Amino acid sequence: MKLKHDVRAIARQFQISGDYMEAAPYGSGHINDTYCVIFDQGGTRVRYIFQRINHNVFKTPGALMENVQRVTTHLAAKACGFSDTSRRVLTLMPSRDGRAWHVDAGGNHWRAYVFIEKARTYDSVESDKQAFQAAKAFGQFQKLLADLPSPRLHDTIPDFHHTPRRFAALEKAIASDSANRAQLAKPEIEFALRHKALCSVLLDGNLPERVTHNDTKFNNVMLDDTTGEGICVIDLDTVMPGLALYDFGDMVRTTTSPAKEDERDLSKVKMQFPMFEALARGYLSTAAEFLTPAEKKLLPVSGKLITFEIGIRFLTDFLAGDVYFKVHREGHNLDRCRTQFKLVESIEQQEADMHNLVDRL
Ligand code: ADP
Ligand code: GN1
Ligand code: MG
Repeated sequence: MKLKHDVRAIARQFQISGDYMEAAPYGSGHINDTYCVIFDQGGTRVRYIFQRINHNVFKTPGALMENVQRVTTHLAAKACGFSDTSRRVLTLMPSRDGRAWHVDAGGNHWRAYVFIEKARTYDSVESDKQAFQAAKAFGQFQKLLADLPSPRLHDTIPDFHHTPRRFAALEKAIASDSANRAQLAKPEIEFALRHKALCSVLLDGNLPERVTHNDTKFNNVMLDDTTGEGICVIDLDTVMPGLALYDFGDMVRTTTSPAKEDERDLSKVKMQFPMFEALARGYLSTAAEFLTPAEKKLLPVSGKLITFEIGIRFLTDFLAGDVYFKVHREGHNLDRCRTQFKLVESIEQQEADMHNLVDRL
């Protein structure tokens, strides 16, 4: 298969023993280029994950990698009691010049991770047990990073979850309508404008800044094939100072609906209450000890907010002509926006029950 990058040449730049055998694109992420690369190590096929960081999205990839290096080192020190540390924390392979990443002649930043075997990610949730395990793992992740030594981590994308600024970007995209698509998204634009007041609910809450993941999609946690445990939190590009609730909210967004993010049949998109309950219980099993009462109270709201935020980001990108998220078909970003707004509605219908549940936990 002809790859977009010369992965064989990149692989040579890392301290990985054995012979390069093959590489193939891997995963379903919207931003970076991910490859599974196989090496022959004394007759055994050993897999690694190689990633090219999208520097149009992450403007300071070196700073991003410093964050990743600090975070993985900190987590590894805490997991050293386990016999399988390199399955519980992402492990960076060093480059030939002893750094945690490699910059190629075209200015692309590359990293290589040990492949976590006997575990996998899921693009949509299959059971409440999975939801519980994922949320427990993300809560544990926040807990373990609470004592990350200073300095403050770099902001890899400034204002990443600043919903009012995301909304302002949408308003700008509607006004300029640069791809001439606004007439294709009238109901979605109306939905967004109607919900403007939602944007500031978390920022107005005077909540504590913590080290957070900021992209807690269900497919960013690996679940162990045998035990189902959330064995490793991955995709650390957006780990930076943030609010704990962004993380919980994104779990609700990506883990409570049985449908994929780009599902066209909107009747399949819904917030399943038992999944929400499993998420809340799983998250609180590790996070209850550090969350403030104000944070706990806003858990149900956070899902609606983040779902709205990602919906307006998809809509903005659709209107701008698909310049940010990878798309694989016409109208892909609009389809994604529609699932998000449908989910916001579904959450709104169940909000009172969600609050009652969280009050009881
Ligand atoms: P993106 O930012 O593009 O979403 P991810 O870092 O989430 O990229 O990786 C994409 C997919 O690759 C993940 O969903 C996961 O299935 C797989 N993956 C990433 N890192 C590893 C790893 N260390 N071991 C095994 N699979 C991995
Ligand atoms: C992107 O990289 P990936 O696919 O895990 C995006 C997230 C969105 C998500 C929507 C850096 O995440 O913010 O929530 O798509 N990451 C970035 O699926 O913008
Ligand atoms: Mg990912």
